[in-house]
Amino acid sequence: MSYFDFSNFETSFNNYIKYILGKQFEHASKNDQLNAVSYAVGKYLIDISYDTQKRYQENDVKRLHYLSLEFLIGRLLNNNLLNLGIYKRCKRFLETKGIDLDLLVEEERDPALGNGGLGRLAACFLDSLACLNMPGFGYGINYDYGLFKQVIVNGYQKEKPDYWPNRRSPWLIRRTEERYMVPIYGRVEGSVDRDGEYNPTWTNWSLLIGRPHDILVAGFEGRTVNYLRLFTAEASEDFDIDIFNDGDYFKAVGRKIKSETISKILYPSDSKEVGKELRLVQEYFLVACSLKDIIRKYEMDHHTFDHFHNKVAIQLNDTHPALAVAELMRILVDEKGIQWETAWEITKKTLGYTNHTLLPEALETWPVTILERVVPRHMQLIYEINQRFLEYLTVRDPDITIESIAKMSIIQEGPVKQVRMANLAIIGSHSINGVARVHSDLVKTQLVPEFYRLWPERFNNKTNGVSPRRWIAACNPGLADFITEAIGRRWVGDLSRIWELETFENDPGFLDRLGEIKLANKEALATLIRKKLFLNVDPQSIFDIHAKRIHEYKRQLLNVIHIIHLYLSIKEDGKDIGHPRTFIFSGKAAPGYHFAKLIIKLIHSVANVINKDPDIHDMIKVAFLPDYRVTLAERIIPAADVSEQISTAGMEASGTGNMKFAMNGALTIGTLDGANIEIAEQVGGENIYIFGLTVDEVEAFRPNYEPKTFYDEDPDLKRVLKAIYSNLFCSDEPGIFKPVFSQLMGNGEHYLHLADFRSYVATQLKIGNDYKDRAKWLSMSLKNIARTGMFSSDRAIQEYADGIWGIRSFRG
Ligand code: 26V
Repeated sequence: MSYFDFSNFETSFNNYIKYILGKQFEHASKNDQLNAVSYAVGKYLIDISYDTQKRYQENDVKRLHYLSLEFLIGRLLNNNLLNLGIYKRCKRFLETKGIDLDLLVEEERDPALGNGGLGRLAACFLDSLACLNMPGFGYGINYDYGLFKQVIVNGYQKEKPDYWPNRRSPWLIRRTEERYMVPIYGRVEGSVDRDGEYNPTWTNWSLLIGRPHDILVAGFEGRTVNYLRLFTAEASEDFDIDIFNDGDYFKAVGRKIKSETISKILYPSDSKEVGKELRLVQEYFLVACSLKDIIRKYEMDHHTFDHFHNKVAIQLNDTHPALAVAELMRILVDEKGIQWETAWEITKKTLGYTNHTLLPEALETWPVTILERVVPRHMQLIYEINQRFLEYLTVRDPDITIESIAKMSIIQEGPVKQVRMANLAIIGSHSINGVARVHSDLVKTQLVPEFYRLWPERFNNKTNGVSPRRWIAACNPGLADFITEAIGRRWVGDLSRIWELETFENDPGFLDRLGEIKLANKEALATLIRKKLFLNVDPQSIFDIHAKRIHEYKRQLLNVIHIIHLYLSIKEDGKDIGHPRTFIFSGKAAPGYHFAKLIIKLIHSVANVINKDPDIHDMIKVAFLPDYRVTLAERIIPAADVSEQISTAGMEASGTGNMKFAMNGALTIGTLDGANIEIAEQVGGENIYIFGLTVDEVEAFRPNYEPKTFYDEDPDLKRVLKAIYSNLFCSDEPGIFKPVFSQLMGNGEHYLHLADFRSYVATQLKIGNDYKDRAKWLSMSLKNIARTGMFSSDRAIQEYADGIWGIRSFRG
């Protein structure tokens, strides 16, 4: 139940159509109806957000600001209705108008303002902050174009622009009264005095203008409404004269640059795109706008910066916003006239840094030359921060080796001098966290062991989590109602209660109903597959799903190798593979990642051969659902029997899909990697299918790994690889998969596909057998749902709040 009155909803809805659109109801399009409902919902959000802000301000609470280049928020109507507690009332009201709410929500666009896990995590965190009634706000960029749309042409991925009509989104509030002027480029005049006098002038800069747009974020049961503040870069034609010092106005006009391009498009996480100047400008733009906003708000109620860190926490979502270290120093030292040492203490106590990957190709570095050009003052400050840090190192330990110093330095020497953003973020933060226990350990032992030895107290783990509102209640209403009927509704706001479901484990009727819910979800997905792919799949078959970005380390190839193995065992050996299977893939490859794109082509080619082969008697089907995004994940995840989480151990920082699948009753086949390890601990070894080398084994194995030995010694594997090499799956385009063969057979094959093949096949066989025992399977499924309560992002946020941010729940 919500605590507010629903009666004005109808008035808002009618008024919108009549007075804002100027239409009669009969002439309102679906989109008009959607906007009218969103408008009516938005009015509640705005009212609650005023109350919330007032409460925060009156009590001078500490606030958290989550800086992220990505927020993968997904559609909002359904979740807002649910969180406000007015879904059913809204549905009934719309019925009186002849509108089906469930169809209407499908009209909403899905803003794709993120790449994958990192962006979706940020969105779940905002949901949890609001649900826990905590003052926590997102800061990001209001891209015009989100992540590209994936279309498949003849089995190949093609990218299409994804224009997000944000100007027309009913959820986005343009703050016409606010905007921020951000200097960029130019040069610094006056030198930096090392003994405390810092009065350089940054001159001849150009100007960016950042316009805030807010998306309101409703907590569960509508007590708290926070916001996600996204900045649009606007053209600077019409800015106010009073913003500039006398006489500077015309100069400033002359220096304005084409700033609108900056928020045009989200960068795909693509190693080829790393190092592009526009990306750096985006990172700086976000950091500068956010800090201006944060400091403006702080100064409304505070006159000194002594206690800034007691009122403001800033979390860096990966190193993308790491320039915040330099920007906060610049503001404190250059603008507020604070002594360096004091400013540095404030900066460190304010900032926290989350690492999301160990992959060397994803660790950000920027050439010094680019930073000097784009943000000359910041580059100076980075040099100063670094010099002081290196001095501190040598004073602290006179015997420290040159190698250690070189590794910890923010500057990486070499033909092209680079700034290491992770080092900058680590040195400038009081907390550095990984996103699953094993990952956080690897951050300490593999990624930055020198820093860990220096400051062990700064390093900690915060295992990821996902929002139970979006990832159970909203996306799997059948399951949600079933859970609520059994244990009441409190689990939605407190997923730790979900264990209570286990008290029903010996109730066969209960398990049967669980099976029926899963079947209904599978039927819905089968319908979608038929519609999108013109492919019939049997909902009674095992739905074995691999949905995530396409990347070698995530090993979609291992899955394909297994599928080909099964195919050839039926086709050539006449074997019985047990229960029929439907293998479902979904995921995008980065546009410049050619090998990942070849994997997509291979999946399609294998699907084409297997799906059509009458000898297989429909025992195997392979489907690739294009354009994986939040909305599609919401359809796919509730329909999974088996969840593929099969990254090479040590390479997946955490995963969050793994959690979503498990809490929707899928059984995981996975390596001991990322959060899979913690999922296994929670559900128990007998309710998960773990296979493959462990992190330590991978490490020990790598130096002497020769894939060819596995090829020579395993006839099944040999047969599969030969099939890939041959034209069996590519008779129209002979030879196209030879690179796949070469990659898998190449020494130093980094992802150990062949080393894990046997163990994967054996584990898959066990899954096939176990599935036949329906009661056993359903009982395992139930345990996955009941024992994954700790993977709520509410738990994660509570840990961040207590351990890093120092913010508290504030209901007023
Ligand atoms: C890298 C780049 C580099 C080029 C420009 C754009 C861009 C965007 C993102 C990235 C790397 C992001 C790293 C990442 O997404 N890590 C994932 O974070 C998830 C949330 O913590 C975690 O569950 C996944 O395991 C981890 O891969």
